[in-house]
Amino acid sequence: MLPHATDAISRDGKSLILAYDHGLEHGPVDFDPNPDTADPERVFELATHDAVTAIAVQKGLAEAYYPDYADDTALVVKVNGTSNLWMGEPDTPVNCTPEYAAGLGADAVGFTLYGGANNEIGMAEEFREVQESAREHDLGVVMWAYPRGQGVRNETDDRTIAYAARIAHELGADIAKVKYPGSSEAMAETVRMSARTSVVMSGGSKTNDESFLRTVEKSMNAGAKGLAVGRNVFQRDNPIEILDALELVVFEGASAEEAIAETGAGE
Ligand code: FBP
Repeated sequence: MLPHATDAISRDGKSLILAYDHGLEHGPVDFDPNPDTADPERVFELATHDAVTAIAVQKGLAEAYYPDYADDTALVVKVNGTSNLWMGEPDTPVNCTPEYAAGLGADAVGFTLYGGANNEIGMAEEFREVQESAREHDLGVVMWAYPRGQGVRNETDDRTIAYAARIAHELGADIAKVKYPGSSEAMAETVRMSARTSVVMSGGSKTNDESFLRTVEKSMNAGAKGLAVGRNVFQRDNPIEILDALELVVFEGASAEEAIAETGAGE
C-alpha cells in the first residue's frame, strides 16, 4: 500500500464508504424495504451527508450520476461484480478498468476477491492488473475481501476473516473491507493481520440501530478505520439519522449509546 493513496476517500484516516452496488449484486429485492432507493439519485443524495467520505458504485451508475455529485462526494468505482442470478462457484468478472474509472472521476477502485473460490487464481491475477493500473492512475485500492466458495467452510470464522485481511495486505490493497468477525478481539486480530492495510467493516444485512452501532463501535475500538455500508443505511426509514449517529461513532469516538442519545437514532 502507498501512504496517502486513500486520502481522497478518508477523513482523519477513517472512511465511511456508502456502498450501493446492490442492484447488481443482489437485485431489486434490496430496494424493497425502501422502494425510492431503486432510484440511484436518492442514494447519491445520501452520499453528500458529511459522514460519508465516498460512494462505491458500479461503472454504469458512476457514468450516469456521478457528474452531478462530483463536487459533493468522492467516488470508488467497483470494477468487478456478479449478479445474484449466477449459480456457479463464487466468481466475479472485471467490468471496468482503472483507467476508465479514473476517467469517470474515481478516487479509488473497489475489487471483490473471493479467496477460497475455485477461481481464486484468476481473480488474483485480475487483481494484480487492477492494482498496478490503479497505481499508475493515482487511485486508491479497496478490496472487498470475502472468502467464499469450495475452500471456505465458514466465511465469518474469525481466522478466515483475519486471513482475508492479510491477503488484501499481501496483494497491495490500501483498504480491506471485511465482514465483522464476531467480537472486538477477533476484529483486533484482523486489524493486526492487515498491518498497514486499513480495515473497514462491511455493513451486512439490515439490523436495528442499536445493534448495528454497537458493532461499529466495537470495530472502531478494535482499530478498524471505518466502514463500508449499504443496506444498514439505505434500507432505513430514516437514513440521515443513522448517518448522523455513524458520524459520531466513526469520526468522533462516541459510543453507540452516546450517538443514539444525541441523534435520536433507535429504529
Ligand atoms: P452491505 O452493507 O449492504 O452489506 O453492503 C456491502 C456489500 O459488500 C456491497 O458492496 C455488496 O453488494 C454486498 O455487500 C455483498 O453482500 P454479500 O455478502 O451478499 O455478497
